[in-house]
Amino acid sequence: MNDADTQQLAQQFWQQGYIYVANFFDSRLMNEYQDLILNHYGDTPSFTHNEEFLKKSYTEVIPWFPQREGVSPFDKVDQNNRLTALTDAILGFGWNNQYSMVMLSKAGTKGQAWHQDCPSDDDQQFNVNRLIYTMDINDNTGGQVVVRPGTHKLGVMTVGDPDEEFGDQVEIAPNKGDLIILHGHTWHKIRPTNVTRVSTNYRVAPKGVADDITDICVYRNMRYQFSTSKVIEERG
Ligand SMILES: O=C(O)CCC(=O)C(=O)O
Ligand SMILES: [Fe+2]
Repeated sequence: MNDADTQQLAQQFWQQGYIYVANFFDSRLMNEYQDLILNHYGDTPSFTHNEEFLKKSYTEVIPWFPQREGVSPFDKVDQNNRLTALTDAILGFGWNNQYSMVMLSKAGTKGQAWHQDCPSDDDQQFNVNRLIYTMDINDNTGGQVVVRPGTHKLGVMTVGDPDEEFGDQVEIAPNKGDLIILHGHTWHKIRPTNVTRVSTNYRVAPKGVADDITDICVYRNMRYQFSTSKVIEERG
């Protein structure tokens, strides 16, 4: 990837609210991550979210924060020069690293309903997801990523069916080693899973954005606060 490609991807990010780059990471590194991830969860991962959240958000995801536990191979993506260059091109040089988070969805679960990762009332206050895929996602596995291009420019998502299908949505089926960078205000959802699905998110934000901005997530039927496990606003 040369400088012109990087600039073009950054432009595309601001137009569409996301970019998808195939074959960004070395497959050996992805295999190392996948092994560490599956080892961590073991055979019977359990949910940490409460029933009300699961029911209303359709979101059955089990998080893990490997760098907080000192699992040092996860530092390698943070130190990847091409990823840093791309992040610089998107956000300018003033951005902060937030954390890395692995998300696991068990086979036969609902994935995630449409959401914005953080409050979307102020267009200056947002996170950016740098999503790394350590396994292939396709029609057989389920768990495809669905986005609505341009919705990062439209403020708070409309109230409606949490899982609605839209004519302008785009479905992405990332393979091992692919990268998706997603603006936190871009509407996104995850399809139901047929197999255990994992993704790893290296979250960043522009300077001046609070580190806990993603504590509150916006769904079409509610706003939810993770730290208190509470629905803080019913919508619709
Ligand atoms: O697992 C994914 O592909 C994306 C998950 C997601 O919604 C996020 O990281 O904010
Ligand atoms: Fe999200």
